[in-house]
Amino acid sequence: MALPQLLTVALLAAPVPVLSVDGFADVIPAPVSAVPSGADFHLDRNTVIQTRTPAVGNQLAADISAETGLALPVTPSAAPAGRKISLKIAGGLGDGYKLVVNRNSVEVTATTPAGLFDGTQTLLQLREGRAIAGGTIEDRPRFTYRGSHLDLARHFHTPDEVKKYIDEIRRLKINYLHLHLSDDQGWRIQIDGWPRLTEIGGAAGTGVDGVGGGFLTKAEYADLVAYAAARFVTIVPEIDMPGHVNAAQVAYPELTCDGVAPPPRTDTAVGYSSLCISSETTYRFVEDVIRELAAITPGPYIHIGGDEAHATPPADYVAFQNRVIPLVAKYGKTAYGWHEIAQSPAAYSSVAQNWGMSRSNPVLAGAVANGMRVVMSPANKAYLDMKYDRNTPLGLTWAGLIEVRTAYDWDPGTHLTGVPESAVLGVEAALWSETLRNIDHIEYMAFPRLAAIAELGWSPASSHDWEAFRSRLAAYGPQWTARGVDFYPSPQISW
Ligand code: IFG
Repeated sequence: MALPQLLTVALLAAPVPVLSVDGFADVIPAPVSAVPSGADFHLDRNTVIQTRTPAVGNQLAADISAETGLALPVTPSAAPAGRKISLKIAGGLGDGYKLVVNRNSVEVTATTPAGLFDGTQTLLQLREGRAIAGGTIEDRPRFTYRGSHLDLARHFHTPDEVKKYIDEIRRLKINYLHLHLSDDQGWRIQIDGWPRLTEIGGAAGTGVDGVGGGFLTKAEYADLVAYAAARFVTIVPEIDMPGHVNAAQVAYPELTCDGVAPPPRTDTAVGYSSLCISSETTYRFVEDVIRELAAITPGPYIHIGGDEAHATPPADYVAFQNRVIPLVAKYGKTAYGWHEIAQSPAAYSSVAQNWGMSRSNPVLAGAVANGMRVVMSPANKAYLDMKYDRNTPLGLTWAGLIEVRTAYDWDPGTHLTGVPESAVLGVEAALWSETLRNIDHIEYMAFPRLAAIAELGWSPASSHDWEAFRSRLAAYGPQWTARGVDFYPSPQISW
């Protein structure tokens, strides 16, 4: 056999490199089960995405095109014998999915489109170049609510910045994005019935230190809601009240009890403002805002804030919540509020966002005993505006320093005494923007700690293991680099 033929035979027979078996197990959040096979699938220009769920197929095709340059067709019909990625809906998988990758095909099966989308996020993490690591993954979320939060009030983040953030959080199977849209400094969402809220409260200069003004028009909000929904992320809008309302009262003095507009505030103090609890104007305002927000929010939740109402007498606070929480239900939504709303019996049918640093909250436990459910956001674990360490240039320190391991080493299912796992909807990482001015600041503070919170929200408690997580995180770092994400290279991780 002539040399060239011999060489050809040798090249054709050369074993195609098998992705590291570890690579198969590097998925974040950790799947319920992952069994590598070594039979990797190789994407090529003949690969077809076959699905009757185009919302998922088209997003996967867009991601594969962006990451490999391959433009894979998406078709509902049975693809030719060629190599295909099939995305199928079938019963019995709950909120989860099953992923099988072998040499000739990739198959993702789920019972819901969101589950199918989650399976494709895992698929994308198994890709190295044009190879997808071979094996079988069976997976499902521990909690249904895996949230992240952005504070557009202290510093307005533009729609493009929010979209870039959504691009990253959905890869970690985060499925809710809570937007903090009003506070003492500024008002960030157009409300037709009260135009001065944004004309004045959303003007330039209405952010902390006079930086970061701006607001979302209803059209921009609707566009963000649609962008998020295409990535199976649900937007949760927050209007904080009865405290944190100085911007609204600057715009509408009739929202104060004395009718005198307070001065605009660009400092970072909290707890000094309160709606006028005894005035009917207050409840007309609140109902108008809730009605307009509910009409443009497809998601189930309207967040009504409720934190740090230090300028509202306790009895007035309870009276306010007893009148306002039912308004959320009137417009077809479920009320969601910081854990202080648990003081009000009307809150028992709503969701409390626990931001306390204690392991017990008797008032909340009492409300949970009456049916209230909880999202865990303990400030000393999940507030990603806290510095990593003393040298972190951005962020605050009041809840303590939070390095990656601090964000990872806790359990939302057992965090609060008297709050059983069955009452816990999930977790949410908060990212307040007193010190964050742009998407780079957001990414630097959110990543890698959000990956830890995402794993606590998705993965089984039994798979909680810091050494395994930090190893998977090190393997994930290059994905953030490839996508231009300005993450913090924590010294706790061997990047
Ligand atoms: N607490 C305030 C936020 C923000 C935060 C900064 C809550 C619920 C401190 N309320 O967290 O408005 O100022 O870390």
